[in-house]
Amino acid sequence: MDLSLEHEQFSGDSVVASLDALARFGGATDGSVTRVAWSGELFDAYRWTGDRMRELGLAVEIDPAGNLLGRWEVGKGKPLLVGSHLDSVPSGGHLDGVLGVVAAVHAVALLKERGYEPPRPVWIIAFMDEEGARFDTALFGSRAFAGDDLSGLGDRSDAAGVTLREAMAGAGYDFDRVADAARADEVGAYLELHIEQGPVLDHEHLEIGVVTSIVGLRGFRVRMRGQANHAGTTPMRLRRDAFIGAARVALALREEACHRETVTANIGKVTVAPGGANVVPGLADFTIDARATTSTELREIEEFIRVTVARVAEEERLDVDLEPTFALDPLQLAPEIVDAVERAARTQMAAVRRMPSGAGHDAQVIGRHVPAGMLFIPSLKGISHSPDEETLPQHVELGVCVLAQTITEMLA
Ligand code: HGY
Ligand code: MN
Ligand code: MN
Repeated sequence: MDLSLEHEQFSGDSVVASLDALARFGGATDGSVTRVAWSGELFDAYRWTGDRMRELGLAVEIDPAGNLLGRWEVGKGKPLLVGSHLDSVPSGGHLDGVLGVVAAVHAVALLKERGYEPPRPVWIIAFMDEEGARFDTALFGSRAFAGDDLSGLGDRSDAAGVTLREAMAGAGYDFDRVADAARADEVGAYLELHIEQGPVLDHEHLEIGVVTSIVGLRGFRVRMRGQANHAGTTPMRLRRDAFIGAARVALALREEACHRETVTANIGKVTVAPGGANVVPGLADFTIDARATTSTELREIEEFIRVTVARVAEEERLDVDLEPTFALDPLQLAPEIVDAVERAARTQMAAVRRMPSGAGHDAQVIGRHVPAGMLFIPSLKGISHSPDEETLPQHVELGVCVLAQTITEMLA
């Protein structure tokens, strides 16, 4: 089906209205959205999205890992899965993840309005806890859907001391049933639209990014223990200041990553205890996020982290625990879907380029099991994970048209 005139006929107003409606769930007056995993705000967003799916005649369910699924059961064979996530980082924007789910709903609505009959089923999915912001459990829903063993994660706790198992029980889910969500074998392919979250498309005045690969990630939690002591009476050279350990690790990571073109690394969360202005910190509890586009560089930065954390701890006379929390290798997206997305973008007369993704996505989990593809629309000034995250309405509109066109290309 050629939707090539669609871009002129299709108005993105309803898509923007859907994005605005969802931004209310967990939205604050500064424009930020906080909708972390298993929260009431996230399930409010699920209810709203589930209602839109039902209006389209989809069969709606939430699986045992908390993934929201809307099934358009037509045709024969393995479904094309299209989606993203509805959870956010703390004080995040209103597009990261949400756009991919909303665009899938509106693309299906557009295809239905135009009388398109897919030869295979099309399923829409909102994966649970893509961000991992609350429990350091990034890509939880897609990993469960893919059948990864997540049984070791139940006792991870959030900042309030609530474990994942307890949070799931509070929302009516059973952590011991997460493995029942595994069903990647049932689907034929996966497609995800996302905002770029970086500056390339905006800077180059392009409209669509055809994603060719997704960065690899390593996550760690580090606990450094020294000696809490008096800030005035403890001589500088005798201190065992745990925060100094964290700070030295942060600076070493920055320096190492700056020397390598395709590596990033930073500390994202830090808790210092006991937390008095006049107390030398006895404990620093922090996270490390490190990424690289090649497996070799990822292994090297991982080794650098292990060596550096141990060296700094020894030099500062700190006890240390380094706990890996997350590991996902880089992924090349399926060449036939990369081609399909590019063809669809050109059919829609979009200014387009191929590009890698520096952000992690559910596609890199599902893409290890079935062919997966992604497309980006621009992020204004490249800002994301921030209330300032924004995209022009005409790019949202074009994104939905290219997504719908890609669905028809992939099912042709
Ligand atoms: O962290 C990431 O790259 C993604 O936004 N979850
Ligand atoms: Mn994100
Ligand atoms: Mn995202």
